[in-house]
Amino acid sequence: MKKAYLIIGGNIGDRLQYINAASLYIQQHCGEILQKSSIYETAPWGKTDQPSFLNQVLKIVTPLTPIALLNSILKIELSLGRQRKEKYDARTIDIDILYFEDEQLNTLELTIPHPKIRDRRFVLIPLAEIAPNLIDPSIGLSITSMLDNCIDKLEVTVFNSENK
Ligand code: PH2
Ligand code: MG
Ligand code: MG
Repeated sequence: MKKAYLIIGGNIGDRLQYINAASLYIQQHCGEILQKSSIYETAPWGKTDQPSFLNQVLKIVTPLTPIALLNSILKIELSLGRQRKEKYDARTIDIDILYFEDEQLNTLELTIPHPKIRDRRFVLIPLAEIAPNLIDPSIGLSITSMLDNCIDKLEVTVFNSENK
């Protein structure tokens, strides 16, 4: 069994319902959820002329390999109406693998750790809530220090901390 951190989020339709459905499917198909961050409302990063997102970070324990986990995630995204047109487009749900144990993987399909963690407050803030001392194996810095050094200042506020 391996531990992994995922971020889930979306900005179309009933955002909270998609977040909760994604959590349920992850629990059913990917592995047990050990910890959840609060749900955050986050300003759109990368392509700013779109609705704000809800995002949440999950810590899971999984029997799957990274690629099998990715394939399971892609199926969940499809079943929750995810469509892929352009990069950074609005979406019902996106599920990304942030970390998978201490593994570093760089293939066409999948890069682990997720390469943009340090550039994104919408990832670092929920991650710092549940794993402040986790060390990123690719750069050797903790989540807290990446957050301290992060130049992204887009808004990230707690949306619903009861929903854990
Ligand atoms: N995901 C992106 C691009 N921009 N911005 C926010 N706030 N939340 C996201 O989940 C997000 C984003 C690419 O996957
Ligand atoms: Mg993403
Ligand atoms: Mg994705």
